[in-house]
Amino acid sequence: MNGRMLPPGAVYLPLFVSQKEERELAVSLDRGEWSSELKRRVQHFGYRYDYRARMVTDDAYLGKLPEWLRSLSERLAELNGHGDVPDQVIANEYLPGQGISAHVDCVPCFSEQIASLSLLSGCEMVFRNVKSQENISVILEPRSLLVMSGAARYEWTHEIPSRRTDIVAGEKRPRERRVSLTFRTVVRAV
Ligand SMILES: O=C(O)CCC(=O)C(=O)O
Repeated sequence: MNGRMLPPGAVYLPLFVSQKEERELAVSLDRGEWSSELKRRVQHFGYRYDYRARMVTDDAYLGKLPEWLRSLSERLAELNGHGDVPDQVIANEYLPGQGISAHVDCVPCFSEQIASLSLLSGCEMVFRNVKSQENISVILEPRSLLVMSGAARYEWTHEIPSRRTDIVAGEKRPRERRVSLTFRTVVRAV
């Protein structure tokens, strides 16, 4: 786990998917339609998340997760003591230089466990405690899964700094195209 600590409530699982699964997931995503509504491209599955309103509205249902996401969603449910089967997935594409700003995932929209699968490239993720401002950096390697619940989900923001290079074990590592899949369970449509 990079020899680094994580905020309480976060779990890092290296090599959660195989190289073959990683390739197949990337192919399935690239067959879909990437949206350019944000600086980075995204695809939404299950429910559309409204970034401006910061909510999942009642007309946001897009349909069941596609088959190729459902088996992963079921695997994640097995990790999840709450029994939720994730029904909402956002794919984010980060080209070198792109990131995501510090945020806590919408609390009323999604249940406690949020899981993010990294594909194709790694990156640094920075967690910051909302009260103390303590921060913790973690390198997310390709094919790893990061699960956030408890304090990591509610009391720490997470962000991916917008940069082209990360420092990994003291060495500069250029980023490549990274795609992540973030799995959530919708609590209620408001
Ligand atoms: O790319 C990631 O691993 C994190 C994505 C994320 O934080 C989000 O979609 O809210």
